[in-house]
Amino acid sequence: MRRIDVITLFPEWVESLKGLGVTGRAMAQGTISLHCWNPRDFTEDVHRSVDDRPYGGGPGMVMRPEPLARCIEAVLAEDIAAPVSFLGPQGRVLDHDGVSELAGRARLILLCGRYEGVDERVLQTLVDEEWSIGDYVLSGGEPAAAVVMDAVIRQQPGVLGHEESALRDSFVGGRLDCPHYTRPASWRSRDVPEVLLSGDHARIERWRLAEALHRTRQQRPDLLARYPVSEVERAAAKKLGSEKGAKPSESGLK
Ligand code: 4HQ
Repeated sequence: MRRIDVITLFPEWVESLKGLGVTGRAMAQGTISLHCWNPRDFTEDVHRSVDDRPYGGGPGMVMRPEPLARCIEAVLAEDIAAPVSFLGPQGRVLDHDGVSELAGRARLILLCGRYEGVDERVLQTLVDEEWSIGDYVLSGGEPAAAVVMDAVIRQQPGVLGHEESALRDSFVGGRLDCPHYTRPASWRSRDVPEVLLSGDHARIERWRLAEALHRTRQQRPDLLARYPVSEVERAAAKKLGSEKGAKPSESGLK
């Protein structure tokens, strides 16, 4: 992907990603360009109003169709064609597969709603798909767009450093991560697993794979059903099990 367009009433919110961390680095190095569009800039009235009261009554406001439609049309008139993706709780729930799918596109167009939502006719005529980041309610689509952007950007080639390669990342897809340790080797009478100090990289890789599998089995058996155990994992777990003193780690938390 080389371009992300975000339609939002709070461009400052989304643009804050430009200066920070992995997303900031990707944008600074020009791997990905971010363009924010504000429907308020497409209003025609003096008050520049973007919302209105819901037909049928009730609390909250609804985003007006015309400024939003004009905004979306302006986005679509630029650069290459891409689906318009609305962020909302009725959408396809985002997971590793969804992120890979989105990451493979040349361009993302993310539409963030505020208030109670957007006029249904805009969704029917100008929106291609809806994505949700989970079963809970946000007060706007911006945090959801930030989640999508972060997950997608870190999959782009050349965005992550050496030590955190995208290859390793996709390898871990469908599995919980293995445990991590740094110095000191012994801390409050708890020792770093011996294998990590061994310098035997093949053995370390097997251990990490087996630990990730073990953790997934313990904490998220649902993931095992969706992403079946690979031959490499099976072999790693088996080999580790046969090495003396190689019992799997206890689970992470207190
Ligand atoms: N909202 N995943 C309602 C979400 C949401 C979610 C965004 C609240 C859209 C109008 N978005 N607005 N969950 O709850 O993506």
